[in-house]
Amino acid sequence: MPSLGRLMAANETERPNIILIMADDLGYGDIGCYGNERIKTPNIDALARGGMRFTDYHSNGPVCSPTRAALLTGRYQQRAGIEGVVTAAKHRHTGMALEEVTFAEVLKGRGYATGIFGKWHLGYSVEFNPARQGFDEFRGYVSGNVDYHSHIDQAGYDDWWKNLEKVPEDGYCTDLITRHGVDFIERHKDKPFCLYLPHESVHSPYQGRNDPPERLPEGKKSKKGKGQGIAGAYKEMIEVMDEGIGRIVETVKRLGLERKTFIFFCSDNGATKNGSNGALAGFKGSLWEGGHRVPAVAYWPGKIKTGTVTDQTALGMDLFATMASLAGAELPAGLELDGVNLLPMLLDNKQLPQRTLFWRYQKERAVRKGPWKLLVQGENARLHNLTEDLGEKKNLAQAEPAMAKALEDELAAWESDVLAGVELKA
Ligand SMILES: [Ca+2]
Repeated sequence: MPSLGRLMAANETERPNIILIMADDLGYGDIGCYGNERIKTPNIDALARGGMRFTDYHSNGPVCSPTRAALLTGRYQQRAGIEGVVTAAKHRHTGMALEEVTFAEVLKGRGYATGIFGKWHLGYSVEFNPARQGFDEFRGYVSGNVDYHSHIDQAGYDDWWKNLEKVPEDGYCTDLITRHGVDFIERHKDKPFCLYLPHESVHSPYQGRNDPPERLPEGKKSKKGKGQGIAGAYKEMIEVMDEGIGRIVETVKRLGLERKTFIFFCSDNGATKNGSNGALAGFKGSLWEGGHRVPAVAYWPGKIKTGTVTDQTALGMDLFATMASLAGAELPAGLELDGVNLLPMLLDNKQLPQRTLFWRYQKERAVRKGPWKLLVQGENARLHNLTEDLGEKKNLAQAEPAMAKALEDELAAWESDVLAGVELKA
């Protein structure tokens, strides 16, 4: 009969640490391991080389808040009423309802220490704070973006928090996120932890470490043009984030946690016109592939085979089921996730179940089934075969009417399902 000590040790190995790092507005062609030769990302590239790189990973939304609602809840964001951006001006009194179950709550229930350092963007009012959604520790901002230096949001408010209170802190946003992440890992090295690092990089305002603040107290703005310009800042912002990811990985290694820590890196939507979506059409805010097909890398030495590239389709909402499975956590009774557990593909290269996937934002809809994608734009519908036509240039709706119709029907059924009884808040 095993001793109590051995039982506890076995239990520890069943609860690996989880580090989920999400960039903001980082496009499919913005980093080295996705073909960018100008912007240097040696640390993310090393995770890809040592783990699995996804070529067909998608954010649930083509903008920030809906992607985050789906990531946090493991369900289509429409079910939480968050289909659009929770804006600084119009939506200050709304947010994701506390009744929504987050991955942080489920992992906390399984004994994990939970921390979020960076961007929340699921409600401005303190009642929607991440500290009320399962996170033990929060440092960062609740808006869509802050000045990287002054931490003032788009509406002119100070936006830097320590849990439920605004507590200012000096520093470049990306460096602060890294510093808190490293500190969290060091403090929790002896028990399972879930560290969620939603970076600001590479969202506007485009500011490097030594650029001046743009947003000043009392609604004042500094003159633009003093900084290095968008292209230079964009490159630096990604490279500073990459450097920070290197520090996170180095910390994990230094503490001997590498083989019991699952690391996942992704973006929350595609790049704007200031970045690169590689060969994809469209940008952030659209349902062309460039709006939501984004970089993603999974890393877990000894568990995920090194140097793997997968073309299986995965979404942000799959991470909830994946993390719950990693942790051996039970889901609350009655909770039905839309996302699936990715561990069979991550650990054993198994095929995920066949499924049809959906996106909906403003006047666009998209449906994905195998290589087929239906892109509905207002009254018009385009059908693409992404295996043959990743750039979505050739509309096959006329040539393949049966496929177009089948996907349209699935879309109608999905919409009536996810919108049933829902009041969209944003
Ligand atoms: Ca974003």
